[in-house]
Amino acid sequence: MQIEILGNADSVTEHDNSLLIKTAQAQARVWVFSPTIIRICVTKNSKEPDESFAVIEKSLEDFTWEKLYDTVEVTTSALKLVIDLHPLRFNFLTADGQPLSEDDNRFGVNWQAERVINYRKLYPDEKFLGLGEKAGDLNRRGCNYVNWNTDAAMHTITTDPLYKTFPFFIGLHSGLTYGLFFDNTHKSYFDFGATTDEQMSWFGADGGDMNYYFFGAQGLRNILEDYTWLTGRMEMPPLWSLGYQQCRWSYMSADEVLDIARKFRERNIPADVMYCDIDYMDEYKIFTWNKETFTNPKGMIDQLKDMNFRLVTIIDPGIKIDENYKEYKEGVERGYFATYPDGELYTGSVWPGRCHFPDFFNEEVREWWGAAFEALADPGVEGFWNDMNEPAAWGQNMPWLVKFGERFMPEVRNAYGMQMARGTYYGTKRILKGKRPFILTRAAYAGTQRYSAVWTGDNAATDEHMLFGQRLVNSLGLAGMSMIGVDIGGFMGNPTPELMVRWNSLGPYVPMFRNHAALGMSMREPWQWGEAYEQIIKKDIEQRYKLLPYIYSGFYESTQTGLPLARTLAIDYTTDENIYDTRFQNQFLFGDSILVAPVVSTAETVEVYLPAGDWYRLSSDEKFKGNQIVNVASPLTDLPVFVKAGGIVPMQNVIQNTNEIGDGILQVHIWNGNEVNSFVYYEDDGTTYSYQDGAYYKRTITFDPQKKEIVFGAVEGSHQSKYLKLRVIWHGFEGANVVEMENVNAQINIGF
Ligand code: MIG
Repeated sequence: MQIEILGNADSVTEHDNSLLIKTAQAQARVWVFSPTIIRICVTKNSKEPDESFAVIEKSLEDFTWEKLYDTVEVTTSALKLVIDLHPLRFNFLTADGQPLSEDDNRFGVNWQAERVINYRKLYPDEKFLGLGEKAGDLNRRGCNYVNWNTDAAMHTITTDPLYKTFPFFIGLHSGLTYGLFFDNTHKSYFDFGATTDEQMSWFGADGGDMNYYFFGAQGLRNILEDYTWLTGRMEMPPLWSLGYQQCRWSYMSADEVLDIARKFRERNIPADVMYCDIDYMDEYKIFTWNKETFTNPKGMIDQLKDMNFRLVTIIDPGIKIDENYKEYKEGVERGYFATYPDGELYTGSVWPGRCHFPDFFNEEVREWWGAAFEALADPGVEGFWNDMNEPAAWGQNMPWLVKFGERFMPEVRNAYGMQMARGTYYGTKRILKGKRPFILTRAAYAGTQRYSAVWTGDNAATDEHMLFGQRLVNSLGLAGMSMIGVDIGGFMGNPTPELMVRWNSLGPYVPMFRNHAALGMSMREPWQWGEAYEQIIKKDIEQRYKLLPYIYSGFYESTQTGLPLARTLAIDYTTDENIYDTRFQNQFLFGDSILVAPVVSTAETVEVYLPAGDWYRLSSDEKFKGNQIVNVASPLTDLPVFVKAGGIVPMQNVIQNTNEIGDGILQVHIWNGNEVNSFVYYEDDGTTYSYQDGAYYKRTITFDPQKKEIVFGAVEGSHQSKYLKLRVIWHGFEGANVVEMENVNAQINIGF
């Protein structure tokens, strides 16, 4: 094998809103997307780069560049890109000239056959965060990763790759921040100084172009805002999907589904969602129902609706080869399935037996797929769970010559699941006529947040998986995702009752709170653990429902800025070394003000690191000074959860499901602090898209300790709040601690 180097630049010209730089064998293009975002694409091809699955924005038409003696400089108000021409290298600096990220001067970009790699300089104090769903520590320095979407059944906490590809990382060094998104769907590689004697970091792929976006904004919030501007943000999730979700592989019949739902209501344990895993289908044929065990889907769903439950059903990509099956026949007739190069249909085996696989890269196929959801939506399904879309088939090794249209599987594998979710999302959105569908997917690529929620796949019922799961959630939050779940209780294996209780106490703070278990595992519903533990789990689920006003507003923030609901402490405390300590790296902020410390089920006390500021324990209002490690009690009844001083947390009374109105009181809890803080409270009807036409209810609540007042700002939007009254509850203040207002819209300044 030969190394092909990039070599020297022969020419630099402007071409279609970009710089075009040619070398003997290759060419590079440079586009400016915003003052803080620059795209580079280095390629041996001279054709226009492929359309991106991830990026939804266009580059700027005008940008500033200058040719100097041996360099070209592209400058924006925030960034300076210094391009060395001999040899061709790309170096990003802040506007005032501090290096952010530079090519390794020796190697830069090069090729080994079709494999393209970029070697970059490693800074002595450099840390790396991100890549989404990846094993390992918060700081990924010294680790290496592969992106190749995989059905990682039975994975451990060190398995790589897992199900998803988010080739976006954040670098930190010298007190500076940057982000880099390598937009390439081939099998890709990232090495954060793992095997280079600490000299370089590098990333690359088995094929395609060295096509990346550099983010030079300072601060993780700004980088995330830019990354999600470029790749899109989530829409408001249906409110019901934020309630408690009960899943299992599988509730085997309509009777069983209804029986479980009924038990929640009988026991007054709040819940909103029941799931049907693969056994609801007829021979695992997608878009069908088992005629014996689910004889009357509409009847079942109507009964669920009467109990205020929503139903989510699973779907897999594999279409069973069966002459009497509509989707099989249509797919074959219209040429919608993956093929071998000679046109023969590719066959792989999975749950339904021998299957063909839809080419979700083809828009017509996605339309067809989307329209088929009528069979599920018609009887009343509102949530669609996309599984096995890495894609998975038994053996897990789909041949490399399988083609999706013009493209071979290895070129686009990492985006297959995302394209399936895309088809599911648009199709069901149309069918539900204005109601928000809930889409959940296992495989994903950058940009999936636009279409779907994700969960982290087949974890195990152990304490280490519980902590690992939270790390995955926190890391997915650095990749544009916000609506994220883990299988609470653990998919494989059986949790001890203590682990089950503990994991459910983390549940309120997992963006998607779903309990799930594999076939053959113990039953996991809250009442399976004895009366005492049932009561604890019930309290935890109730906590979720109390927090829904805060959670919903948190998701609104995700739709606006791309900031995730569950936030690694690295987002707000980037330069605090303690948060990277492996003892504390699982801690996270849930929304703006709540800090959660996951704890193993066997520990009755735990060390927690509280970052700068003052903190209150949520359960007791006990006050702690930050910037220190505190040793706190962590009984199964009381996960260590803290509120930041000045924190504003809107809550409601316990309701049994999100259709319930409750007592009509919006409770605004405020914890005393020394600094001004504000919170954007957001509400809408929770189920439709009318919020996009102004039917929302929004106001800013400000706590100002200097002026000694709390200000409820003017209400924006045309939606009427579902609450009637306002109750302000003070924590950490002297004297009276409740003030009640008859009108929820009251525009008031409350002095204290
Ligand atoms: O081969 O549908 O990750 O959540 O319960 C296993 C059965 C297929 C894998 C999913 C899991 C689901 C299971 N599925």
